Amino acid sequence: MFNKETFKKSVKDNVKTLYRRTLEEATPQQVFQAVSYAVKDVIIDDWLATQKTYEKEDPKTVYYMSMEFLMGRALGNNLLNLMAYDQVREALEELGFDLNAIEDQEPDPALGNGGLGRLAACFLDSLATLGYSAYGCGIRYRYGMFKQKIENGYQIEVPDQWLKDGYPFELRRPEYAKEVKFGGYVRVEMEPNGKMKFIQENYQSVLAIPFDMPIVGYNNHVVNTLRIWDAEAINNFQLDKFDKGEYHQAVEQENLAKTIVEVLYPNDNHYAGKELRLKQQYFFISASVQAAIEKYKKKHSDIHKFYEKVTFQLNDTHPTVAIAELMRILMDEEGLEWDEAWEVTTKTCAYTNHTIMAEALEKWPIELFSKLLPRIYQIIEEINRRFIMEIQQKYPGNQDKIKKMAIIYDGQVKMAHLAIASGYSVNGVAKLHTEILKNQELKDFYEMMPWKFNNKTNGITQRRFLLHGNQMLAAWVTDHIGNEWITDLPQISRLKVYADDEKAQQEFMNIKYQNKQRLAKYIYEHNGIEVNPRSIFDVQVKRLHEYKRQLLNILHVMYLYNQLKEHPDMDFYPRTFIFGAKAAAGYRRAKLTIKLINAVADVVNNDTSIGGKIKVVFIEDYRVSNAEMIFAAADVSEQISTASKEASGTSNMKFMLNGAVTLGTLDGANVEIVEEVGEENAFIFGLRSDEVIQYEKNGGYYPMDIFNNDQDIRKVLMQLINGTYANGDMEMFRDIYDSLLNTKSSERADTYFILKDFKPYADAHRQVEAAYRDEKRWAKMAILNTASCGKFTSDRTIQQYVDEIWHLDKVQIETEGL
Ligand code: GL4
Repeated sequence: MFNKETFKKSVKDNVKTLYRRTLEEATPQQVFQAVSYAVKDVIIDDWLATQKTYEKEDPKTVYYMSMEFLMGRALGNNLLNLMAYDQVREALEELGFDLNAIEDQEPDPALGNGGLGRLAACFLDSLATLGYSAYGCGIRYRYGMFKQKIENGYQIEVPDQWLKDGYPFELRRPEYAKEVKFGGYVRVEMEPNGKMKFIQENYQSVLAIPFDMPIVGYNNHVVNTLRIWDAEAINNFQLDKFDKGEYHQAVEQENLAKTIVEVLYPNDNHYAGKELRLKQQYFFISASVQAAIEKYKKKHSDIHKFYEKVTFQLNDTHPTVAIAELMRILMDEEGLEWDEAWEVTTKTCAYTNHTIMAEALEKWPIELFSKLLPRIYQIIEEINRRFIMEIQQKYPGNQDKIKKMAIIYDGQVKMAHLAIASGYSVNGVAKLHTEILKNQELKDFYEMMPWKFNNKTNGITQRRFLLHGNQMLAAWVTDHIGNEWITDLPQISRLKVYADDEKAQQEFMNIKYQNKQRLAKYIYEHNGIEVNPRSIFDVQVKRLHEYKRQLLNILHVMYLYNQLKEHPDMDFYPRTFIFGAKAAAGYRRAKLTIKLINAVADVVNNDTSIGGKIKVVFIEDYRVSNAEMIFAAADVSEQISTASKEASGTSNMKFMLNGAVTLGTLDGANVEIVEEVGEENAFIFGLRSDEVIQYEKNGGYYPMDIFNNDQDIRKVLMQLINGTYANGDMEMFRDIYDSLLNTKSSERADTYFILKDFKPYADAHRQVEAAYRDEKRWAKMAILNTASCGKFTSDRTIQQYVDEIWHLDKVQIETEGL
């Protein structure tokens, strides 16, 4: 149980033992560390109790395998979930500290790129809160997602040294270290009983050391574990290796250990095909699968029933080697026959697809794959051989089916095909996305094994994105409907009765205003730009990607600016366009788009003739911690991806929860958001997914027609190549211009239908403006958005995974006697 006085003493003691300082002498970072260790102390009791309960009750456990966990800061969230936030704030006040300032000392653990990694983090929060036994399994990257600096309008990547001061919430567990082997060759031996034995030889190996982070459930004493693996060399320079002339190998193993967990690949929705990436994948998967089997065997003697107690959820194809690794261990180490191992594996592994973007699909060259993972490759070959036989049986003589569905084809190992052929469940992440998978991208697989396919619409945790991120609104909601929404978000619909209530409207919009002031202050401090909190805060924050169409947004700003310049007296409601986005380090066009946004910002923000009616802000280093503040302050949520491209989106849900109104295409989960909130409470525009897909089948469309016939669009595009936003440099943005109209390269012109959707988008913006001018209408829409987001809690998503895929047992933690 939490006790304020004990806590204060613990903080003081920690500063002393950690830094040999008194609290008065400690730096803010040291205070943060001391406070966090004190909080960890409180967590540890529940952590122990949870593990004890699991041992006793032996519930089925999900291992959520993911290359990414975008956790965000832990301190504040842990305190809220422990129900100790207010007491700790008071305790710290009594010691002379401000909890918010201490929270700001925590580095954002950013072991993920964007939506996919943040989804994994929300899922862990929900699993603990719902009381399910779960491990997150991932990699302890020494450098997470890079920090973004903007210099002269350009993105600069700075290494994210999140571990430099030590991370107080992690626990090193060397006693659970595992060896992971790479390369070499497979020797086959015949055993006396006639069985073949496969032995990997002449390999290099590393030691995987787990670091555990507590995942605190909300007010239920459950503490699950995020286990991320670090790598160490297995034999630090042994002298005898020198003597035997194996110096080289010893150094190589040392290097392998160093490089393998060095850095997160900063690509979202993009496959780069790097060998080191495959090493990372096998590294954490082999360690995690070994650990899962070891844990199972402690309590159970029959490995044939592994799947009754364990399930692996593969977060996209990145962890798909788990399938072959499980087969390998079951056969080569546990002595199972192929068919027995296959039965266990196919009942254990399930796969989530997170994208249909062709460029994101993982296809490893056989060469690379078989050299790095010789035994794993053999096993995949055999899975492929048997799978092709199955296809032939079902579709005799149909070569086309084999070509489209084989796991190994054209010199490549196709990870999605492996995951589908070997998993017991394949799910998409929003209704529309799952339908597209079934009817287009994975049609052949769906026809062959329809029972595997299912939808699990994504969700987000209201505990981080409302309770923590928007404490004023959270308190207001609780005042009106009680606090059940914290663990039962659909309850929030009880706010609907306040949608027309003038007092409630005023309070709601007043909270929004205060959150806008908070963001305005942040923007002023970080960007030096003054923004008007009375203006419409129109926000697009997400990874920078062409399909997400930040370009459409900024081109529209250019258009609005032109309008305002041409008609200085036009009726114009002040607007602040806020962007936040990291571009993959090697994604040139995305980086140029950032430059364009900043270039437009420079011109527009400094043009006194428009009287500050348009402001453009690019928030540097968009990440979980500033996201929480940004969502709270948004009026308009820009969700404008080319229809069919965004599998789900999750920022759309975070905005909605915070009372922002969606301006978007019918893509991903936007479709379901509109279903929940009603068309009249969102602004929907543009091509539908089936129209986009139809155009794509026909080879695209002719943006030049639009360019030639629409003077407004023409003017905006010309400004890309006449130096308007580049101090006269006509070349700076030519690549963007070319991408829209292109005539030059083999690339289709305007792949993402920006010009096609431009005018409908501008119309939608006009409707937004009109709606915002009507204060009551807007307040009603905003309240209804918050009130209608019940479906989008990750608690609902996780409960569906549990009911329809994993079948876990719910657990209650006994804290008696602790
Ligand atoms: C993503 C999708 O792009 C995004 O729409 C989705 O919300 C997210 C979680 O399911 O997964 N897929 C990849 S790859 N990165 C993502 O963020």
